[in-house]
This record gives sequence, structure tokens and C-alpha cells, in this order.
Amino acid sequence: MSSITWHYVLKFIITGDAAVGKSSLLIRLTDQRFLTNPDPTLGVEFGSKLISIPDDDKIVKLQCWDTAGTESFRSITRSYYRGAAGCLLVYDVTNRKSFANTRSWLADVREHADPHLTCILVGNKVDLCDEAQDSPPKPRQVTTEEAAEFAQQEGLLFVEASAKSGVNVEAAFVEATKDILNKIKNGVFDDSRSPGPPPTVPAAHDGDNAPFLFISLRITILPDLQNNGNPSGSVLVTPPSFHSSWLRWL
Ligand SMILES: Nc1nc2c(ncn2[C@@H]2O[C@H](COP(=O)(O)OP(=O)(O)OP(=O)(O)O)[C@@H](O)[C@H]2O)c(=O)[nH]1
Ligand SMILES: [Mg+2]
Repeated sequence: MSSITWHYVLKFIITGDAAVGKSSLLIRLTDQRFLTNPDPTLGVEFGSKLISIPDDDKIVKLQCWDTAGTESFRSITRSYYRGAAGCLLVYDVTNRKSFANTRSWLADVREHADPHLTCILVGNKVDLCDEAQDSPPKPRQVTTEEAAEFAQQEGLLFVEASAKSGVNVEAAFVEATKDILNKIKNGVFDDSRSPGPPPTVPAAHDGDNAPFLFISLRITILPDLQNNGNPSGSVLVTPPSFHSSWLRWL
């Protein structure tokens, strides 16, 4: 039996064009690894991590649903948006089209997710533009200023990151989480849907006993598993059984 392991569980979605690095950002967050040739995501993948927000004295469990950027999966991935408290809207700084397409991904998020969801625009692959790397730098196609202006106009947080080097990856999730915690404090999110810090929480997994240890669970959710996976729960959910059931299922 463990003591309190987290104060909130927040559902995050990661969305954006194919090959912008959504899965790589999640792997970097949960496993501190980078794969040069990850498989394209088929449907949705899931990863989880505990993070600490010292300013609020809170431990937060992030449940991240990494969606496929391929158009043919779009209607499936949309069904995972509901109930998300946070969203990483990802583009590739060396691919202008992926930045232009963030408008359409954002429209999807706004149509299908909670209107109070916190969205952070993430310009990924900044390492490719770095002069100091071994191979010749790739030209940047989206300036920091342009993306920051777009983010401001749309009310998004903004960061540039690299799943390869790890720069700003955890920071992106932390910034979004802080914003969500502020919304909870200010009553923007309906906190009644979250029991808050439970007095005792049955151990979902040994890794949950220690803050900062992460659980990485990478699975592909096929369409016929959507309902069993219950991807569209409330904005703030705290049932440890959700996670342990997945572990048992595996
Ligand atoms: N240099 C560099 N390459 C990256 C970075 N992030 C991802 N990549 C590469 O970009 C390619 C696509 O990465 P994925 O993480 O599979 O992209 P995705 O957005 O999940 O793609 P889908 O699942 O098809 O939607 C892979 O070859 C990665 O190694 C990064 O920060 N820097
Ligand atoms: Mg992927």
C-alpha cells in the first residue's frame, strides 16, 4: 500500500502533422531516449509520467495520448480529444507546411476538446538548424517571432524544442501543467470532477510509489479498443485503477 502518489491526473493529447516528432517528444519525456527511425503512429499511443510542480507543491500524473498525424487516422484520433486538459500542438520548424497546418489541427481541438483546455504550440526539431551539429544545418522555415505571434493571437503557450537533444521537452509539459493548475485554482476547470489528493491510493504500479519515477506504456490503441480504453474521460481524473488495469491488460 502506498501513500499519496499524485494530486492530479491530467489528460494530455499530442497532435500535429505526420513526422513532426510527436511520438519522439513523448518518448523523450517518458524514457529520456531518442529514436532515429520510430514507426509512424497507427491510431493512438499512450505514455504516462509523474512530474513535480514545486511552485504549487503538487505532483501531477500526465497521461499523454499521442495521436497519428496521418490524415487517414484523423477521425479516430479526434475521438481522443474529449476530456483532455492539455494539448501539445506540434510542428517542425524546418517544415513550413506543418506550421501552416497547425491552424487546422487547432480547429479540430477547439471543436472536439474542452474549451478551457490549455494548448501549447511546440516548434520541434530546432537541433536541425544548429550550426554546431555534425551534418550541415537545415534551413529554418518558421521563425521564432512568427510562431510566437501566432501563439499570442490564438491564446496558446509557445516553446521551441528538440526531441533529439531534449531541450524544452519536459519544460513544454511543465508550462502547460502550471497553466492548468492555475485554471483549477481559479475555478475555470470543474474541480468537482476530481477528488483531489486521495488520502490513500492503492498502488497502481511499483513505479508510482516514488515521485519522479516514470511509467512508460507504449501501446497502439486500435479502433475497436477505443471504448475499452475510455479515452474521453473527464478533464481531471484520478482513478489509479485506470492505469493499473492497462498494466494488467498488458
Ligand atoms: N533531428 C530531429 N529529428 C526528429 C526530432 N523529433 C523527431 N525527429 C525525427 O522525425 C521523424 C518522425 O518522428 P515521429 O516522432 O515518428 O513523428 P510523429 O509526429 O510521431 O509522426 P506520426 O506518428 O506519423 O504522426 C523520425 O525520423 C524522428 O527521428 C527532433 O527533435 N530532431
Ligand atoms: Mg507518432
